[in-house]
Amino acid sequence: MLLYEAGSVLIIYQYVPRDILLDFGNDVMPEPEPSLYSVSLLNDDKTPMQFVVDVLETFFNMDRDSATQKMLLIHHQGTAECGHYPYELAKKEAADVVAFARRHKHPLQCTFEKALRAPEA
Ligand code: TYC
Repeated sequence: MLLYEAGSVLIIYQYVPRDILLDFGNDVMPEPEPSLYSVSLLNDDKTPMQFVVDVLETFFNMDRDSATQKMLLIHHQGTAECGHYPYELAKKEAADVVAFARRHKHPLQCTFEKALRAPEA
């Protein structure tokens, strides 16, 4: 420990090992959760319903019933969130879905944006 007298102010320097400092820091201020991004599909007039169900099963790990319900929700309301991911994964997921749709000559659109709220369980 080093002590300096600077005018009326006493300055104290104390060496604290880095691992202790980090432990202390983690207790006081936990690492923030990484931001989540929601990935959504958009409705259109041309992409076949079954193709969208296949996409939801393949890319968003939904079972057949959930995928069918989600596809119908998108069909009726125009769009719906299909999954939540950290930024890089959300970007890749959306790009992969669009590439897959184009390869099959469908106009399906997939977007991602910063999630406003926590995903539903
Ligand atoms: N509206 C399409 C149809 O009637 C089906 C569809 C659903 C397309 C969801 C895109 O994200 C979508 N064939």
